Amino acid sequence: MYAQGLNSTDPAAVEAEDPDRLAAFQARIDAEEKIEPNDWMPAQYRRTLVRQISQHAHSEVIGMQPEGNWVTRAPTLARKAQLLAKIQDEAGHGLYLYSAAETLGVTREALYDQLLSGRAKYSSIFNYPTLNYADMGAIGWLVDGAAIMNQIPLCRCSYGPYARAMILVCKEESFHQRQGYAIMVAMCRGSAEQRAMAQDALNRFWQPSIMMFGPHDSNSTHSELSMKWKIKRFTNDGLRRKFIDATVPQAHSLGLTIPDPDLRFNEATGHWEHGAIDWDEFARVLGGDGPCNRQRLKHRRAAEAEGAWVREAAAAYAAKRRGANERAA
Ligand code: BYC
Repeated sequence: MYAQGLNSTDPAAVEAEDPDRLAAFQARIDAEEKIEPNDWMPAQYRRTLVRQISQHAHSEVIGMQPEGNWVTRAPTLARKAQLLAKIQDEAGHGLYLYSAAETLGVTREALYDQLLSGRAKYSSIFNYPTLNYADMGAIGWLVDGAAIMNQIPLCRCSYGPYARAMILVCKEESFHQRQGYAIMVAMCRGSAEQRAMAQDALNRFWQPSIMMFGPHDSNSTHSELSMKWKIKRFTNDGLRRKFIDATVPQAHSLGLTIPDPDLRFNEATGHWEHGAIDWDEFARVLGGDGPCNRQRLKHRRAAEAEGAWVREAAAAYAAKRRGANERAA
């Protein structure tokens, strides 16, 4: 069952596949052809996609919670409407991505089960609390900014359904990023207290945002195969660098300070170089021991239980309609 392949990179298993089919498959990838659901694909390719797409879907779904925390406390009606729209987009991205995963032969229920049982990963970033309204700005600016950097290349992913889903997702993420940056601009042009809130949000979200890109390339288990198969187009460090290069000048134009004393511009390479990342913290968060991991899963499980009657009613209604249609036929 594909859903069991939470950990997918096993080069020996790839080698064991039929070499002729594998070579033909690689040739299609190298020729930039899209792989579609009914095409032959190596089992590892399928498992890697199920893992990545489902983690991505779970991230969108869990990612609604930090922002949901501020819907009732948004400062104006317009801000509330924007926040609600963004959160609804994220629910839509989750559903879209679960559908893309289903094309690989895994059921949505199996994926939910992995999330609710705590076996599946979702992005580390959503295990941090949102303490003040400026965090809505920082999340849109930094988290959605990081998401766009990561997801634009996924529009060229070799697997057709994932690549096509990413086109709509990226358009909406761009609006989310602008919404967040606009909040930061408003706060940085506001009172001293608002500027301090914006700086505080940046201080707390900077490191978790640059961790979103995953471990350094030398520690990334899946990158090599994912790059070969053009699931990923850039490495984790490559995307992290692009994000930092784009974001540092934005922070400066806001009048904010990136909370990294070792950050410096390298004249020779033309890139910003960041200081050490706290990988122990990253490991703790991935291991379930981040500031909000338990709260996020508890909330998700409660929402699942509270929504059970809706799913049952929908299934009963669909069965009744099916019965009526069959009798009429
Ligand atoms: N958090 O070999 P690596 C959003 C895991 S949603 C947690 O480099 P890979 C948004 C990784 O899964 C943002 N786990 O892996 C939503 C692997 O573990 P397993 C989510 C992480 O897959 C709402 C292990 O570490 N975006 O944008 O080649 C509001 C080794 O890593 C993280 C996506 O999911 C992490 N940060 O590369 C606002 C995009 N990093 O599976 C915004 C699609 C690594 O072996 N995903 N791990 O147990 C990807 O592009 C890739 O999966 C990653 C990781 C770059 C994240």
